[in-house]
Amino acid sequence: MSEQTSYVVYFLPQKIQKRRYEVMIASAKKKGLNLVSSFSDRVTHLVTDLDKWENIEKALQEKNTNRDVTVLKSEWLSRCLKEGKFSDPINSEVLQIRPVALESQDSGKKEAIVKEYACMRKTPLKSKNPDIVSALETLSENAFFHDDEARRLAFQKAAGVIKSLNFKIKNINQVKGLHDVGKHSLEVIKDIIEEGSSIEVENIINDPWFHQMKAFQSIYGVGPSKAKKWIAQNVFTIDDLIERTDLHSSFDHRMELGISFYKDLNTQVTKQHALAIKNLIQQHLEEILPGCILVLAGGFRRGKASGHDADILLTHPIEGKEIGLLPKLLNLLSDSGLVLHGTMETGHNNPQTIMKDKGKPLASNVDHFDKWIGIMKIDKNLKDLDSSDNENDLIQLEQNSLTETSIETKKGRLSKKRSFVQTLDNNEDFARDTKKKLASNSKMSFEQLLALSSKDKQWVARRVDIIVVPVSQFFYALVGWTGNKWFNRSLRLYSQRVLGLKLTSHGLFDLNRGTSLPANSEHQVFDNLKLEYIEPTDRNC
Ligand code: 8DG
Ligand code: CA
Ligand code: CA
Repeated sequence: MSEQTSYVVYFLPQKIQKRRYEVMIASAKKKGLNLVSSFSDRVTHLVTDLDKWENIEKALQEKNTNRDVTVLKSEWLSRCLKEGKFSDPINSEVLQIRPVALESQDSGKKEAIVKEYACMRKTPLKSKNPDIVSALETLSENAFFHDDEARRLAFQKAAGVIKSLNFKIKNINQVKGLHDVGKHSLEVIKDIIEEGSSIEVENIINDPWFHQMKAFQSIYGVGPSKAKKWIAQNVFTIDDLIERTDLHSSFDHRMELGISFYKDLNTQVTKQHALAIKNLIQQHLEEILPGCILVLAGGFRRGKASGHDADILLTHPIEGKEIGLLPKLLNLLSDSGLVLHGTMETGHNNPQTIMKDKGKPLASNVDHFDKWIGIMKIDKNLKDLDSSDNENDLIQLEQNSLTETSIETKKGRLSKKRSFVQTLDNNEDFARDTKKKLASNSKMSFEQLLALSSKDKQWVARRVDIIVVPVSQFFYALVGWTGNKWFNRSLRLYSQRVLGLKLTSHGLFDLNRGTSLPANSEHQVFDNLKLEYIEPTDRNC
C-alpha cells in the first residue's frame, strides 16, 4: 500500500454486522490504512453501508457534517482488502462526493470521480479544460450535421463531464474510467494533452463543408437538412443564397427573414440589451395588466454575457390573470412598431395536453405555454432604464404560496387551478384576430425584406422568446427555460428513471395517479426532485 497516504478514513459501524465490522477494521489497520476511531474535520473518506445522507448524518450525530468528505460504500474496503492494496474507488463504490471531482493531492495520477447525471454536478460556464471541451463539442456538432444522434450525444455527454471537472487535466489517467467519457473521447483527450491537438478534430475544423454547415445552420429557420441541400447545390455563402434567384421559391418566410437579417440576428445580444428589451416589454404590459413579473431566463441567467436571443418568462402573482394576456401584449407591441415577425401559440396549456406528454420522448423540451417566438425591432440606442435584474422579482414570487396538487382531467370537470380554466371565448377571438393581424404584417416579400434590412435603419432585429406562465407552474418553467438544454435533458431522464416521475416545464407529474408536486421556488423544484440545489450559473453542461 499505499497510494492513499492522503486518505483519512472513518468507517461507520451502522448497518454492518458487528463481527464483520471488527474484522474489516483490524485487517485495514494491519495493512496500513489511516483509520480513525471518530469522525472529525480531518476525515477525508467515510466508509459506510448506509445509503442516504440523512441517515449518515443521523449516525454521525452531526448536523453540519463536513460535506467535503467522500462517502464510499463498504464494497470499496472489501475489494481493497481482497486485493491486498488500497486503490482509488471505482465509480460504483462511491456514494457521494464533494467537490464534484476528486483531484489527487499528491501524484496527479488518480482518477476523478463524477456523478452519473449531469444535473447532480456543478458545471460552471468557464471550464478548466477549454481546449478539450471545445474539441469534444466540435465532434458532437459534426456528428449532428451527419445525422448521427448517438455520436452527437456521446461526445456532448463527455464534454459535459469534462466541463464539470474542477481541475486542469494533466494526465490521461485522471479521466480514465470517468462516467460518460468513452474510448473515442479518451483518445481525443490524450492527443490534446500529449500533442496539443487532435488530428481528427483539426480535420473537421479545416473542412470547408463543416464551416458552411455552421454558417447555414446559424440562419434563423434553417436546419441541417436544408443546409446540406444548399451545399449540394453549390451554394456556399449567405450572399450566394441571395444571388441564386433560382432557389428563392424554396425559401419559407422564416428563412427569408433569417437571410435578410443575417447580420443583425447573428450579432450577439448583450445582457444589457436583453434586460433593456425585457424592460421595454414590461412597460407595455403596465398598460394592459399592471403587476406582471418578467424574468430574463436562458443563457443570461446562467451567467452568459451575451446570447443569440432573449428568453423572457412572464407571469402574474395572481393565478389566472395571465390568461389571454399574450395576444394583447403582441397587439400593443405591434402597434408600437416593435414586431418584425413571429409565431404565437395560445390555448394549449391545459390538463388534457399535459397528460398527452406521457407518450413523448423522455428528454423532450416541448411545452404548452402561451408563447411568442419572434423577431423584434429594437432601437439601436435602447438603454436599460433601471438595470434591475431578475432576483428581486423572483423573491416576490417565492412568497406566493401554492397548495393545489391535482391535475383534473375528467370530462366536464375543471381543475381548481385557474391556470387550467379553458381560455375564455372572447380571449380566443382576440387571439385569432391578433394572429391574423401579425400574419398580415409578415406579408413582406423577400425583396422587400432585403431592401428593409440593407437600408440605414435605427433599429436592429433581435430574436425574442416570450413565454407566458401561470404562477403555479412558474418555477418549473424557470428551470426549463434557464437550461441549458443538456442540463434539462439530464433532469428529465433522472426524474423518469430514478423517481418514476415526469418532469416538464409545467411541473413534476405522476401521470399514472394524475398528481403533481407544487413548487414556489427553484429550491423547491430541486427538493421535489430529491436533488441537491444547483445554482443557475452551474447549469452549463
Ligand atoms: P443562447 O440563447 O445564449 O445561445 O443559449 P440558451 O439561452 O441556452 O439557448 P436557447 O435556445 O435560447 O434555450 C433556452 C432554454 O429554453 C433551453 O434550455 C431550452 C429551453 N426551452 C424550453 N422549451 C423550449 C422550446 O420550446 N424551444 C426552445 N428553443 N427552447 C426551449 O424549456
Ligand atoms: Ca437564449
Ligand atoms: Ca430561446
